[in-house]
Amino acid sequence: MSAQVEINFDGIVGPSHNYAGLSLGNLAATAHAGETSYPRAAALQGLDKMRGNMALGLTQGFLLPLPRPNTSWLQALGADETIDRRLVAAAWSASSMWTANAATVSPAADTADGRCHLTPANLVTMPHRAMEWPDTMRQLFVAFGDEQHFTLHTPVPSSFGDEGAANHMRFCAGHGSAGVEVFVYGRMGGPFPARQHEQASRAIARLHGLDPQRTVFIEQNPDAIAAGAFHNDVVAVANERVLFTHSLAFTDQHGAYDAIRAQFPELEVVEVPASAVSLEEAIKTYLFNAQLLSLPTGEMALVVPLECQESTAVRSWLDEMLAGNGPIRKVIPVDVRQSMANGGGPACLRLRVVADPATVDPRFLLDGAKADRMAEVIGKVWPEQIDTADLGSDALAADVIAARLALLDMLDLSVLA
Ligand code: SUG
Repeated sequence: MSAQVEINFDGIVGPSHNYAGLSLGNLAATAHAGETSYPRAAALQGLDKMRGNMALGLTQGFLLPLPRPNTSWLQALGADETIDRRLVAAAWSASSMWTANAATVSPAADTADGRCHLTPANLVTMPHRAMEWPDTMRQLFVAFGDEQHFTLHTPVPSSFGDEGAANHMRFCAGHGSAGVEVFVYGRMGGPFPARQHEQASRAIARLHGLDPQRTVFIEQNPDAIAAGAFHNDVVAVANERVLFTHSLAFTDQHGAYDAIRAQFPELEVVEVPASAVSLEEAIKTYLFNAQLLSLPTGEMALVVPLECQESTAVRSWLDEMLAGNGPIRKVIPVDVRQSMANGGGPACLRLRVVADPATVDPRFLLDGAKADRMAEVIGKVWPEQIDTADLGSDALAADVIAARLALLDMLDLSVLA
């Protein structure tokens, strides 16, 4: 019998991490455009988050930064470092750190052929992200290359935007049992792009061989997108039987609960009303971009960004929740400020895969000793800081490339160089 567990694959923050303000509709990213970034501190913050989750007794994996700067992308556009600052910044973006956008994952228990299916996200809406998938796919092939247990698809055609697991939720009695998969899509027409297209979600559900009786499609509230929820995981998160959501996450909030309940009657909704925490405050603090985790004790914990502690409204709502008798029994604040300033909270930084860890390439699994070795390499070779004016510099490019290669080498993953 295989032991199907949830494994969180966190993205290691890449050595070119910077604030270029590339994502329209992502309010944190545009607000911090042009600021100095701290890639070394950023990667160590991410590593600390992973260590914290391992200390809770959870299985942890990671995905590597992609090769940057992407000079072949610039060349294909006939551009070089002197042309257009936004193109240069795009080629340098470390955005693959947000692995919730790497792929959509359907665990083996949900699929017709009993394999875990993964579809890399095409990320077509944002140019700096649309270039991620070929390298992401290469990496997923190595990590999940065991064809007896995993099926890796190509991204859905670029006609329909897909942003991966950030717009996907799964309800189940336990991670290893059959689940109900929920796809959340947006509709165009607001001030900001709706990045997840309904047709992309429907295609993935079909290609993964999901049972239509156990699949739900829900529209994201356009007001949430307009308020800065560029992915559904900025306003809602699910784990096992629990949906933790803002009251304005979906176009038809109660219709959404009913649709999920029709297929998953055990659903337990923990709703935060707008009267307690406004959409704006939820998006500023990333209360819902939390990791909702099942602990080995059977309790659920919510790993939230430190920013939640700094908001009176959010803090008092969380205190009240803990004082009550709800399913979420613990709140764990973590410092991922470097990622947060680009609009990525604890949940953006991880891709959830339900699988037997023995079927995953062990080079992508983390333990304490490996985390120490990674911290040592990152502490030595990751750039300490990057000003956006530095992007395009040959010297920095050489440092960024060498830093990534040093980490790959240490992890015995130079095959991905
Ligand atoms: O796609 N930020 C990312 C943040 C992704 C967060 N992921 C989830 N919600 N799952 C994005 O907007 C900013 C890069 C810059 O502006 O330099 C950026 O790409």
